[in-house]
Amino acid sequence: MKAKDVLENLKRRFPNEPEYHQAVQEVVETIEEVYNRHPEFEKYNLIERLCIPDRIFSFRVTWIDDHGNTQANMGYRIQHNNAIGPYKGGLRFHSSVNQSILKFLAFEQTFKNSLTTLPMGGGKGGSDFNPKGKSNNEIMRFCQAFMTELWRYIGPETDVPAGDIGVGGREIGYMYGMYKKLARENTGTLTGKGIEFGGSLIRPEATGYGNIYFLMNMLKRKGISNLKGQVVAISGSGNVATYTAEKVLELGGKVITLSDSNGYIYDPNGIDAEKLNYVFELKNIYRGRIKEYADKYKCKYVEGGRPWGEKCTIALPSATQNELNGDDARTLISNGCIAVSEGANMPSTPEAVHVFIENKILYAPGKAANAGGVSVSGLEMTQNSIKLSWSREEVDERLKTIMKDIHDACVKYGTEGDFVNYVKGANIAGFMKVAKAMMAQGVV
Ligand code: NDP
Ligand code: 2IT
Repeated sequence: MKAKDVLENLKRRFPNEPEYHQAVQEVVETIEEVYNRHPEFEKYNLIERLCIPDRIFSFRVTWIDDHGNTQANMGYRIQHNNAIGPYKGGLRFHSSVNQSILKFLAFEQTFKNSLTTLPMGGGKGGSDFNPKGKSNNEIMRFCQAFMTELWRYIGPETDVPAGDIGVGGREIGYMYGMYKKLARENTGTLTGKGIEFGGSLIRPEATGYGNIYFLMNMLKRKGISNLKGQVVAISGSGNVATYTAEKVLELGGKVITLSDSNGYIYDPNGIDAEKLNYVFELKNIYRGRIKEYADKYKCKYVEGGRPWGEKCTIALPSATQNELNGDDARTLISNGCIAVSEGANMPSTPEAVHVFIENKILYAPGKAANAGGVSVSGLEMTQNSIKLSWSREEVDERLKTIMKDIHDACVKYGTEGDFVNYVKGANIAGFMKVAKAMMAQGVV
C-alpha cells in the first residue's frame, strides 16, 4: 500500500469529511512500512476494511423544549470495528457534531481500545444537540428521545456507549434509565454510570488521571519523577481537564490555565485545590463559564483565545480536536515546553504534531495518553459482568498498570535511535493487534 493512494481513494469516496481524513492520514502514514512487510494484509485489503466503519446508524431525534417547541436533532452511532471485542466508545453532544467528526473519533477509538490491553472494539456516537443553556428536564427529555432510537443497536456484548463532550454522569444516567426500560435488562450497557447502579469508582477521574500517569511514564525515562517545579497549561474545563488538574496538583505541579469554548483564564499564582473545587462546582452544578473564575479570582481572561501562548513547561490539551496548531506548537517550544500529552482526541493539527516530533519533545498522542477513560470503562464492564464492584484503590492500580503497559508498547514500536516517536509507537501497536485479529477471523 501507498499511504498517499489510500488517502486519495478515501477522500474521493467520502468527500467533505476533513477530520476523518486527518485521522486516517496520520495512521496510514505511520504504519505504512510495517504494513508493507506483511503481504497477506494487502492480499485481503486490510487497510480499507480497517478505515471504513463496519456500519453507521443515523436517525432523527425529536423532543419538545421547555417552551413547547418541537426540536429535531440528528443522532448517530458509528460501529467502526469489533475484531477484538464489542464496539466501545463515547457519545458526544455538541452543536458541531457531524458524521466526519464521529468517524474520526470511532476510527481512533479502535486503535486506542486495542492499546488498552482489554477486549474492546471501537465505536463512537452522538448528536448535534447543544446542551448549553438547556434545563435539566430538557436534557432528560433529549437523552430519552435519543435512546428510543439508539437502544436497538447496542447491548452489553454488542456495543457499549459512554460519555464524551457534553455527556457526563447526568446524561448517562438518563440514557441508561430509558435503555433499561426499553431493553428490559439491567446488565450495564453504557459505562460511566452512577456508583449506585453499576458504575465504577474512578471512572469520572480516569481520563485525566490516566493522562498524568502516561505523562509520568514519559518523564520517568528522562529522570523526572514528580511534577515539582513544572508549570502546566491545560485547555478545557470539563471532565478531562478538571481531573487532569487535580492529579497535577497532587504531584506537585502548578496549573496556570483552563479554558472553554469562549476563552481561557490565566492564573499566574496557580489554580490550587480550593480554586479547582470552585471550577468543579461551576461546571457541574451551575453549568457556568470559565470567565466567572477570572471574575472571582481577579486574574486574566482572554475572550476567544487559547492558552498556548502562556509560558509553561508542560501542555495538556483537554478540550477538543484541532485546538493547537503549528504556530501554537512553535510558541510552546520556544517558551521551554518539554512535554505535551493529549487529554483530548486529536487536539493537535498535523502541523503541530510535526513540530513536536521534529523538535523531539515528549509528545503523547490522545489515543495513547487519554486511553485511561475507556480503560476504566472496560473495567466497569468487567465488574458489571461479574456483578461485583472493586475498590477505588483496586481500580486506580489497574489504571496505572494499563497506562504503563500502553506507554511501554509505544516505546517498543516507536523507538527511533535515542528518540521515542509515541505517535508511530501507538499507531503500530494499536494497529497490529486489530490487524492480526481481523486476519484470523477471515473476510467478514
Ligand atoms: P466536557 O464536555 O466535560 O468538556 C469539554 C471541554 O472542552 C469544555 O470546557 C468545553 O467548553 C471545551 N470545548 C468543547 N468543544 C470545544 C470547542 N469546539 N472549542 C473550544 N473548547 C471546546 O468533555 P470531556 O472533558 O469529556 O472531553 C474533552 C476531550 O477529551 C474531548 O476531546 C473528548 O473526546 C476527550 N476524551 C474524553 C474522555 C472521557 O472519558 N470523557 C475520554 C478520552 C478522551 P464549553 O463548555 O464551552 O463547550
Ligand atoms: O474518547 C474516549 O475514549 C471516550 N470518550 C471514552 C469512551 C468510553 O467508552 O469510555
